Amino acid sequence: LFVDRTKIFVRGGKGGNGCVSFRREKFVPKGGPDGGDGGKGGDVIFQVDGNMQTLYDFHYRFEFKADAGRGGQGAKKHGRKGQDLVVKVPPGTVVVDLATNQALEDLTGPGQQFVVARGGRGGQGNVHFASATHRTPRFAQTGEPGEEKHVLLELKLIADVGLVGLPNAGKSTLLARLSDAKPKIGDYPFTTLAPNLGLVRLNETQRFVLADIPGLIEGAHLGKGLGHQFLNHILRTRILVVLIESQSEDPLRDYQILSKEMAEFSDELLAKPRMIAITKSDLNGENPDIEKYQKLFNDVPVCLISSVTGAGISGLLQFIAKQL
Ligand SMILES: Nc1nc2c(ncn2[C@@H]2O[C@H](COP(=O)(O)OP(=O)(O)OP(=O)(O)O)[C@@H](O)[C@H]2O)c(=O)[nH]1
Ligand SMILES: [Mg+2]
Repeated sequence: LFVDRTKIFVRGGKGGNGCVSFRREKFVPKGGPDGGDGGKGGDVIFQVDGNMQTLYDFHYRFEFKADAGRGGQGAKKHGRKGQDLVVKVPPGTVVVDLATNQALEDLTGPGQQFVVARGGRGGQGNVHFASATHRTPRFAQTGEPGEEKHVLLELKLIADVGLVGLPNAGKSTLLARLSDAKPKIGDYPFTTLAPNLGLVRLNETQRFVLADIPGLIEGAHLGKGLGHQFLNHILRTRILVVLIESQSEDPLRDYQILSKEMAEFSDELLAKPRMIAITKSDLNGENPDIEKYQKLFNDVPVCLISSVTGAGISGLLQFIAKQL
């Protein structure tokens, strides 16, 4: 499980001002006050959108302000209410008020709404302030400001696709190529010490969350290397991509080591659809032999990729898109 977080600022619309106005009619020399009330400011409302999976959109926009209410007018006319600002959030978003550190709401079901910042009340027009002793009130209330909050949105993300491989196989490099994540990459084993997560855009509407975990080695289930506790992070993915270096002396053996470690961890991992990606194909001479690999792994689909040149990456994405 990964947590995506982002801080945003929300503000309800200001209430419209009350109006100062006096009735003017022909043949009525001194009309009474008739200034109407200002409209209420719009609310900022979070609404769960079942099609959203991440808080990605909030990385580009972090201020959300609803419309102000309009001012009141003469002839006791009320000002128009400010429009509410409906902000879509993915299911599973928890809203935390940063001023108090209190969770305000847990947004789960599609369609669920939560008013996070109320608009201010509209001010009363001068029509309300006439009295027997004060018949010409030349004042009205100003509208109240809307509520303001700095809030933290927190989403517990479940990766859709997990990358598994021996140390140095090129997992983090692939994640960096496909998403805007910036994992540490190095030409030595165990560069990655904790899982990384990235959002991959397949097209305008389709996205998925990709998880890169530390490399596995033989005996990981006995605690060797970084151990296999990180497999937990891909237990709920839908697809696994097993990365094997094209430079490997024995790709089949690498694959068997990885399969065994996954099996030791959980049958669930074994049951997931998987694909093998032979990595660093650019180091493999002119014409890397995909047939050879496909024969080696018989019924598991294989692709040959290079995260450096981009070769084979679109085929890999097509496979993932189909499975998702
Ligand atoms: N030429 C070439 N080098 C690559 C490619 N992919 C990764 N590398 C290199 O291989 C090395 C290891 O890459 P990483 O992405 O850190 O490998 P990893 O699987 O994340 O390794 P660990 O986190 O240690 O398990 C780095 O030096 C990368 O630059 C590739 O497609 N072509
Ligand atoms: Mg890595």
